Amino acid sequence: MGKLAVLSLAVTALAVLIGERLSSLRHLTLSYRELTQNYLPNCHLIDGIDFGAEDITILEDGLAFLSTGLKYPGLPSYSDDPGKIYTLNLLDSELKLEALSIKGQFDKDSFNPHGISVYTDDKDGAIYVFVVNHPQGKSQVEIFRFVEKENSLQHIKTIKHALLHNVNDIVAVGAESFYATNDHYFTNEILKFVEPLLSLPWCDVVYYSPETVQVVAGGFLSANGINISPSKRHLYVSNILKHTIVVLEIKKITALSHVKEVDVGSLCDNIEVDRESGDLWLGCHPNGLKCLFHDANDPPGSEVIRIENILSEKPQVTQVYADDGSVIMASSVATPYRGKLLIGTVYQKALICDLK
Ligand SMILES: [Ca+2]
Ligand SMILES: [Ca+2]
Repeated sequence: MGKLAVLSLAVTALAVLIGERLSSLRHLTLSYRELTQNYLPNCHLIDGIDFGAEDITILEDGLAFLSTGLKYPGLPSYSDDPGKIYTLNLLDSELKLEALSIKGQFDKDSFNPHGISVYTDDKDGAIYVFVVNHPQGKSQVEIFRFVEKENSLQHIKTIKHALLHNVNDIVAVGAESFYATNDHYFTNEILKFVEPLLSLPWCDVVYYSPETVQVVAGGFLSANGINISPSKRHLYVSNILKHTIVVLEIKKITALSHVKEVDVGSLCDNIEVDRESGDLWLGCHPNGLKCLFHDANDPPGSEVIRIENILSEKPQVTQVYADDGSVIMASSVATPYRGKLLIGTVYQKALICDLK
């Protein structure tokens, strides 16, 4: 074959490959999706949240914890101030946001909180707040003890480990143990950018305790939100770029088996679980491309999805709320409490609505 023929063959092959990858990216990000509004009654923006509340979780007594001010490579962020954890008492009609002060040896200036999880110790009622932190773009997990009378967080320890390299979310299962998701395989910024373009299913879930650290599940395109069932027998993980929620059974603390994968048709971020019904509540990105390239004239929308009876033969997947970005952009978490729904976002506002 002549040089010209080889060259034209190579160019054609490259063009086909690029075309195939672009079409795959279109599907991964659901970049063609447009939303129809599906509103809830009595929605109000939460005063004081302007730069994201990426993850939120609510205690049984109605106290919500909000992780705010995330700066995540590749995603917009609109404040240079360090991130903060806030509380919001949902039983208080005023809905007053309160910043938690942080006590102990901890660098507050580089605090960059991401996924959170709260663990209550049955023995003494102590409440531990686990926070994924990205100081200087790194990944580590902070464990704090919540001191209610001071509305403060006492820093207990920082956990760093080679397996905890791109942590997105965590679910605490003990005072010092948790499962964590990695949303990328590579740590190099260029390779991290290329990774989703190649659709490599190399992301994983890691179990951590002071005695054991190991990968317990793999095969994720990007593992994002994680949470546990009320019975503590199943883990739920959002395989965000595959638009599914993966159900894993906890056979032993480090032995998980794959049960099923439920299609949600959206890029679902964090997962909250209703402790009574066991329903999953998902804050989702209906169009991943719009979420990445935030354009005020064509804003990313928000979508909240509920999954009922996920462990049954026929889980019901329902869209509970949808907005084209005119009210709230880039929803990443939705958590119900006594007839209300609190919705947080990656880099913008937070909203509270009545469910009926
Ligand atoms: Ca979480
Ligand atoms: Ca997340």
